[in-house]
Amino acid sequence: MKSKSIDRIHQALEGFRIEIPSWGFANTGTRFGKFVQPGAATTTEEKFSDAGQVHAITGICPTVALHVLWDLPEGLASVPEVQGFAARYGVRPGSINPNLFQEQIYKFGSFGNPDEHARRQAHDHSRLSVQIATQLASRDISFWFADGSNYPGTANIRARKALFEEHLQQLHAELTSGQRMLIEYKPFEPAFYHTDIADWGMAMHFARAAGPQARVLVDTGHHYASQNIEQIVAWLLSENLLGGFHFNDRRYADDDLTLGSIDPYQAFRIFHEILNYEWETGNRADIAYMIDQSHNLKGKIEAMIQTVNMAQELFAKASLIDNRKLSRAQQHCDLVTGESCLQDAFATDVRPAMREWRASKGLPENPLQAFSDSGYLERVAAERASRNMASISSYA
Ligand SMILES: [Mn+2]
Repeated sequence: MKSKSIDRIHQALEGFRIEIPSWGFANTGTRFGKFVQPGAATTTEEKFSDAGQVHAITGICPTVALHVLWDLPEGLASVPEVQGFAARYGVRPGSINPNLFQEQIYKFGSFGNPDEHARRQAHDHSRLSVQIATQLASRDISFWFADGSNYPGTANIRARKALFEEHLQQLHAELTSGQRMLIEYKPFEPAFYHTDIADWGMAMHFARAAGPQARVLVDTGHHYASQNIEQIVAWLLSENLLGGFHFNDRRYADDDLTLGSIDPYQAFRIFHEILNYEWETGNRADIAYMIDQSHNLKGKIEAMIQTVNMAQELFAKASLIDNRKLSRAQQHCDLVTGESCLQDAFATDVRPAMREWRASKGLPENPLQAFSDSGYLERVAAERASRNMASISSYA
């Protein structure tokens, strides 16, 4: 590989950070059941410990996304404890994720619920989440809504849209000047007929309605099969409304698989749109890269390291695209040259340059091997096994 390419990869890696989710370390399952792992995290402290382990080995995951209900069960009173964990395990609190879907009162929705009490509870919880973010010095409050309906005729779609506009506007007014509201969309599940924020157009509309600090969050698993996600990314970039990503991979629906396990070219094309935008405009895209995945079968920490590695690798590959050559090819409708710019970069083995970069940072060259050699998993599995086995439950 030419030294210019190596430099370019190293430069790309310098700026690439990705946030890991606390919930990615706990036992999760499908609606049919949960296969409990003896080493899974059972407390917030254990999630911080695992996240700290991933950061120590990869060096690029300094923040952990927190879930208000699961990680801060006492609300603001949980903040000092979380700050203590952050200091002890060397990872800072990242995005704050309110929970507006789990409690019984949300059966028919949160902000879209016709019942005023449910809406008020959703609003109060969201306000609390903003306050928690402020105390933890977290910039992003990340909203995903399960709101929707299962059968035609059962919900007033326009009335619910108006309720969302009203509540998001009110919440936006609670943000401090540096904070951002991220609005995530998803086409279906848990709702199977209509979902109140079903696609990027709806999320973009709500972001605009909410105010200037609102942005759209793209979860790569939240699209219909074959949808062109990089085009959505390009449009959101050009509208200055792309706030962040939840990375994961999928084959059928929102499968939450490790990134690149099914279609690495997809994530590569997304990174290309971002890097191409930066090259063309000279602006740095202010985007929060985050992981949102759940591993029913794979080991939690290994799966997280796999995704971090893959994100880093695909970002490095995308950084090799010759944007000047690509731009010329596009201008002259030179299709094969244009396409080859992407294909050649994608086909390049960037792993030797990644290993070199890691070594220069004092990081293990092979993170998965380093994790395996550390004995961490065996140690925590022995400590946590009895608590995990006690939590085995069935679906029905
Ligand atoms: Mn997500």
